[in-house]
Amino acid sequence: MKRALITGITGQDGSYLAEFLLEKGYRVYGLVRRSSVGNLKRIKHLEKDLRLIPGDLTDQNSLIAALVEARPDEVYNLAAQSFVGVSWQQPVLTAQVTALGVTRMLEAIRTVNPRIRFFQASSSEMFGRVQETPQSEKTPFYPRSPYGVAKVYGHYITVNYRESYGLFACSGILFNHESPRRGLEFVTRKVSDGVARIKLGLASELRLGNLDSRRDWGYAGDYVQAMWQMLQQDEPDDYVIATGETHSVRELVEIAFSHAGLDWQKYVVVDPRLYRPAEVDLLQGDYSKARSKLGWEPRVSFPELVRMMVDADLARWEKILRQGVPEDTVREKGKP
Ligand code: NDP
Ligand code: GDR
Repeated sequence: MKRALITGITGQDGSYLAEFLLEKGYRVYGLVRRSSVGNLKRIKHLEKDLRLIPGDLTDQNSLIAALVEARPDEVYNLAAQSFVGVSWQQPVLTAQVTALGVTRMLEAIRTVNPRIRFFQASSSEMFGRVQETPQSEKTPFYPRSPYGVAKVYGHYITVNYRESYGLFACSGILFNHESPRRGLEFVTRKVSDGVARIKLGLASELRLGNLDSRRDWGYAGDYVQAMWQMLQQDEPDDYVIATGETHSVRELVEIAFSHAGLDWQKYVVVDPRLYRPAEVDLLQGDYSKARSKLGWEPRVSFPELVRMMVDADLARWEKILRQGVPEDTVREKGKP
């Protein structure tokens, strides 16, 4: 039985990857940080099958202890301060977790067992102010946020440990990927949740920032499969994982509202306070290397993804309303 350790198992991708690896017959360990309010919601349905180890990417010894306990064949490093917006407010924390956390895990692997295969979740945010379109593994980086800068560090330290120590270390340059399990602060989920609340009479408007920025949005369930495939190759390498399509936030909004039978122009308020200090205007990935070397293809189209998310949030809010809901959950939320 193969063994895997997932950092960030309580996040969107961690929960899908855990399901995927369990189905493949892996023994799955997850690194979780202690939370006073509970952070296991996304993996509650897997509770009996997972082995959770307390730890934190900022605590070197906890990573070594996790590797000693889990004895993994593969480590998937999905943990990060992953919200771009907050990275301007917490730039040092973002660097500690999203950048230096990668080195801490690589050092732990080198210390405990250098034969462990390692996956790093790198990001299309590294391309930032894009130097060419579409972006491939060869496109130069120009990050535009403290998060993007931290991810560039994480990417290069992964490449460097591969080249310096011969570790089987891969970096997946992941473009945006979403699902009904996406955090509510990210724009796709903010929109699907907002549409559901407006449709059910729980909100009267949705405040958004830049509607013109364009992203290459795929489905998270497809992307975790690519992570696993990278670690099954004969040689470690880096791969762009994307859909090859680009859509604006405005298109996202149009599809989401019209799926619920609503005219978005009546509800969406553009709020300049939600604009970012520096924006990434356009992302569109070229995943031809992943297609030819891994045989990987995205399976869920953009409109299908948006509709899936709106349907899930409508069902979620209908259930909350049926079961009775505390007043503060229903009230309009402010700025993210
Ligand atoms: P989420 O924000 O949903 O999950 C982040 C995870 O990291 C959570 O489990 C969180 O734990 C954990 N975490 C945060 N800080 C620490 C820490 N100090 N020590 C240990 N764990 C920590 O992210 P996603 O699932 O969307 O993304 C997974 C990875 O992929 C991230 O690295 C992200 O940057 C990267 N990525 C994601 C993309 C996307 O579109 N989703 C695209 C490109 C890259 P807790 O639950 O306790 O908060
Ligand atoms: P991103 O995702 O920054 O691409 O990072 P996000 O969904 O936060 O923003 C996408 C685009 O939408 C614009 N936008 C808004 N964004 C948010 N969050 N809230 C709003 O109200 C809003 N209005 C407009 C943003 O300006 C931006 O242009 C995600 C994360 O998952 C990262 O961890 C990951 O590395 C990258 O994707 C690839």
